[in-house]
This record gives sequence, C-alpha cells and structure tokens, in this order.
Amino acid sequence: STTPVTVTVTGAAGQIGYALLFRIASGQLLGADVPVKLNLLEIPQGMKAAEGTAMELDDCAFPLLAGIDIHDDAAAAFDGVNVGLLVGARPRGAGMERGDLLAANGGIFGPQGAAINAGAADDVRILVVGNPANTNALIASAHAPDVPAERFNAMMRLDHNRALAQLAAKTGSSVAEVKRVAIWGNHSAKQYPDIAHATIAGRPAPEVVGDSAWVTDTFIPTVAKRGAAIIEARGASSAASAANAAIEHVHDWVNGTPEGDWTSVAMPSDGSYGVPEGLISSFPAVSRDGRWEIVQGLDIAADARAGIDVSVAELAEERDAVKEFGLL
Ligand code: NAX
Repeated sequence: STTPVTVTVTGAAGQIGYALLFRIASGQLLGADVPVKLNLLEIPQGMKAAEGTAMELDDCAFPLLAGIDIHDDAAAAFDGVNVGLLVGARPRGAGMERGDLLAANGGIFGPQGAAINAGAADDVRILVVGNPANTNALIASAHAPDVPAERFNAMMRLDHNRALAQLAAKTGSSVAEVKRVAIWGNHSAKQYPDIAHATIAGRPAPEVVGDSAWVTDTFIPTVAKRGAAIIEARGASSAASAANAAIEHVHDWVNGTPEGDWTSVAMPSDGSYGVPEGLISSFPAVSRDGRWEIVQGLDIAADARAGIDVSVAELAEERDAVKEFGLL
C-alpha cells in the first residue's frame, strides 16, 4: 500500500521511545512495505528532546518514513491515528502512594482516551505500555466510548518474552523451540507466568523441566520481578526489551500469530477463565484477521487458578480505586 499508516507514540522522548521509534520507522512494526507517518506526543518539557529524536530519524533516511510531527497536544497527536503506542506515563515518585499514582495516570490516560475517541481512524489499535498499563488502558478505553473496547490492549509481551527466555535457558533449548507459554493477569509482580501448556521442541514443558519446585520457586518470581532486576543491574528500567515487545505485539495483532503458537495479551475480558468481564487482563491469545482471540479450553490446575485469582483481584482493586477517583 502507499497510504502511510499513522502511528502515534506518546512519551516519545523517553528511553522506550528512543528504542522504539527507529524500529517503527524502519518497517519492523507493520512490515517492510508499509509506509508510516509518525506523530510524537510529549509534554512541553519533552518537546526539545523529541525534536532531537526526530532529527535523528531524519538522518536515518528511512525510505518508509513518510513524515514526523511532534505535538504537546493529545487531540492533534491522535488525529487520524491507526496505531497508538501509549508509552508516556507518570512514574511513581518518592513517597507516592499507589492511589496517587493511579490518579496521576488517570489524568493522562483519560484525556488521551478522549482524544482517541475524537480523532482516531476506524481501524485504530491502541497498545498501552505506560504503567500501571492494564488500568491505564481501562481508563483510556472508558474515555473512548465510540472505539470498540477490544482495540485497547496493555502490553504483556515483555513478560511473555522473559518467560520464553528463562524457560529456554533452564532447559538448554533455543527460544524458537519454546511454544505456548502464557502470562495471566496484571503486568505487575503479581502476574501469573504459566508453563503448564507450554511445549519445548514438541514435548510438554513441565516434563522437560522435570522440576516443579523450580517453576514455583525460581521461574515465576524471576519472570515477575525481572523489571526490578533490570533496574538493579542497568541503573535504568527496561527500554530496548520493552520497545521490542511493543513492536512484536502490534506486529502480531495486525499480521497474525504463527500457527501452533500463541502469545500473551492484556485485553478486555469477556469472562473467559472466570476473569470478570471488562477487566483488561492478560490471556494466552492468537491473532486472526487482525483481531485477538483468547485461547479457550485450557485446563487450569489449582495452583494456576490461585495465581490467576491473585492477579485478577489486584486488577479489580485498581479498577475500583480509579472508579472511586471518578476516572471510569
Ligand atoms: P521515561 O521516563 O524515559 O519516558 C517517559 C516519557 O513520557 C518522558 O519523556 C515524559 O516526558 C513523557 N510523558 C510523561 N507524561 C506524558 C504525557 N502526558 N504525554 C506524553 N508524554 C508524556 O520512561 P520509559 O522508560 O520510556 O518508560 C515509559 C513507561 O513504560 C513507564 O510508565 C514504565 O513504567 C513503562 N514500562 C512498561 C513496561 C511493560 O511491560 N508494560 C515495561 C517497561 C517500562 O517499565
């Protein structure tokens, strides 16, 4: 096609933005034959750095990059948007309570949702990366009543990829041999990484691992707390891996997931697996014809049930808190 796809990236001057924009512009988000127009959204303090990043994008002379606009106004940034990557968020400051964090982000994602509602293209797809991602996505969606709720996702792909990597390392396999890992629930330390249905080179993963204590005592906490471990090691939070996950999420949403495998996506629950309808919770999912479908019919053992319930309860608490703030 020759009509450029409009991709809006918020928090464009941040570290994930810096790792993300060049990959979008090079064609990795939507395909090597799809031109993109980039809309960068920043707060006023971030505008100058965003302009610098735009200069570097120019200097790459990407053949697919059809233009870059930089905005500090959400309505302009989301006008005509086809794909929105909502990365910019309010980080937790010193002494900030969880409630303050939810409220501060509500003040960002509510107006952005309204701007999406007003200006987005009919096929718009929104991926929320900025934390607390699931609840921020819920807030944005609630402010975009004319956009189908299923077009609002929160990113679990980084957690999913972390699980693939840990499982491959433990079993001496290549990540390409690991299929059907799942992350359930919230993108938080209470997520539930699940290998019960996973296979490694076609064999059941639990059998290949052969050590159920490793799964509960090492694998699950390592995946769930990986973000903190990266901060500890790098002195900064995950950026390139987060950008990579965002690229893969949107790529698969648009182009489909490979036959025989699935990924993990936080999307509005339809009540599957006992997750209350409407919560933006992570499920194993496949993409067909540009839409996510939750993988159905998986047996959920008691330990998984308990893990999923804990994570979903946290999402329900977050929803109730932002409802109380009048953000839903
Ligand atoms: P940075 O602090 O480097 O960048 C954030 C950028 O957002 C800044 O440039 C800031 O000016 C901008 N911003 C703030 N409010 C904005 C608004 N209202 N509109 C537009 N831009 C705004 O953070 P970075 O490391 O890039 O992380 C961004 C977000 O991703 C954080 O909320 C972080 O917690 C979250 N993450 C989510 C992950 C996930 O798996 N879902 C993993 C990585 C990351 O931790």
